[in-house]
Amino acid sequence: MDNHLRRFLGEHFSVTRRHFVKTGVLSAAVLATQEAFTAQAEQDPRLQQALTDLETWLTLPDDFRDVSRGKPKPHKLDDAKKKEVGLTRDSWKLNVISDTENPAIIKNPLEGDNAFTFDQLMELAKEHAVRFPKVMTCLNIGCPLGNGIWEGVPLREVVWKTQPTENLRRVFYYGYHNDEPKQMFRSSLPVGRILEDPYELPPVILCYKLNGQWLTSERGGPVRIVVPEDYGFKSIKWLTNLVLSNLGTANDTYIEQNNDVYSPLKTFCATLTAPNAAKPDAPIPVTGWAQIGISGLKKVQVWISERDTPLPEDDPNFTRAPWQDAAILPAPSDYGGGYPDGKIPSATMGFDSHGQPESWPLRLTRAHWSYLHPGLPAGRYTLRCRTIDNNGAAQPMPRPFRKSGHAKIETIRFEVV
Ligand SMILES: Nc1nc2c(c(=O)[nH]1)N[C@H]1C(S)=C(S)[C@@H](COP(=O)(O)O)O[C@H]1N2
Ligand SMILES: [Mo]
Repeated sequence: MDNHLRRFLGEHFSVTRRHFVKTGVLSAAVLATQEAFTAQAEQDPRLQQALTDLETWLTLPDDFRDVSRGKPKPHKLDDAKKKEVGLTRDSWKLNVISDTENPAIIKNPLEGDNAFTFDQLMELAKEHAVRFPKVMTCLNIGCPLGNGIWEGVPLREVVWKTQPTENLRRVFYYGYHNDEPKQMFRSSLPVGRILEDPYELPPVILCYKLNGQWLTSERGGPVRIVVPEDYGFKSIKWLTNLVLSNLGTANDTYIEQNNDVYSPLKTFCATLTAPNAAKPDAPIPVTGWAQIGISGLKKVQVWISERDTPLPEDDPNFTRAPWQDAAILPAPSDYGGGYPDGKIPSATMGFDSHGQPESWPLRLTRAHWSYLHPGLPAGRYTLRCRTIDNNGAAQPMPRPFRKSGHAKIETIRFEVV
């Protein structure tokens, strides 16, 4: 075993395990699969290699996948133009006004000379800044765009500055869109979600840092909204306008094209290392990631079936198949993401004062998993993986519809020859 992996599996693993056992935050199920994982990794050099090569838990800001819209994309504007339109920290201004069509009653709209500035945001940050990990995922793409630690000021602090008194039910918001109404990409939230954080969720924030670095223009800087529990379309980039409204329903741009905009992150998984060909009776290493949605992650499972044997027609989600548990990887010693030594900074939600996670795997982030199949005779096979959430729902349940976020069971075909 190489040094990196020995460190990863050995020292740190036992440290985190001791910590978890002591504090009682690691479930027996996760512990058992982690034991299995160590045993597997020690057995198989190819699995060891795959684990050594895995992406880090946090994604470098520049390595996030970008699905920005706009002609031109706002982050491609030159520096002078960015300054002119308020897309730099020293020129940024946020207007917070009442909706002319469905007015909310506010005493102090923030606009014109009274618009909210980056300096004022930093002033609020001194007292109110929070940071939390979150996986950014597009509702319409199967794969997370990246996992990061997002830092910002709770949006409610700015809403309260307008002194609202009545008729405030919804807040909608949008960013710089080349001054072309057709290019506007708008999202919205019920005001209650902004004012209060239910179910132990982090707050909705005005985000200005990712992994401890100023939010880049490509990631939506200088300031974007980040909604912890939702898909990417709620996290508006290049934020310029907040509108306080008495509207009673969602008016997100994304509600067009059949998207379900009332759908928090789902739990689901996919492979990173999967077989395309294997030798008879040789171990088959598999690794992958799992997105941990609103209902958490209890298990990742793998099932390999013979391709020429027909599957029962009355079980489309393969609930009766002989699924085997994979190992969910323990918290790493190096979280990556560009932090010095890969350490989690103090006062990050979900982590304790030593930078250790308070539970594992963490909800609304991405975890990794591994599996080692002992070997198969020659033949044609299909590998599938699925998650089981903390309510016991197996993928693609409990919300199987495509337009509320991807959760389809991944299917990989391979041959043993
Ligand atoms: N202003 C603006 N914000 C936006 C979008 C956009 O087109 N314009 N796209 C949204 C969508 S659909 C997604 S999935 C996320 C992607 O975030 P990322 O580019 O930082 O990965 O940004 C969201 N915020
Ligand atoms: Mo998206």
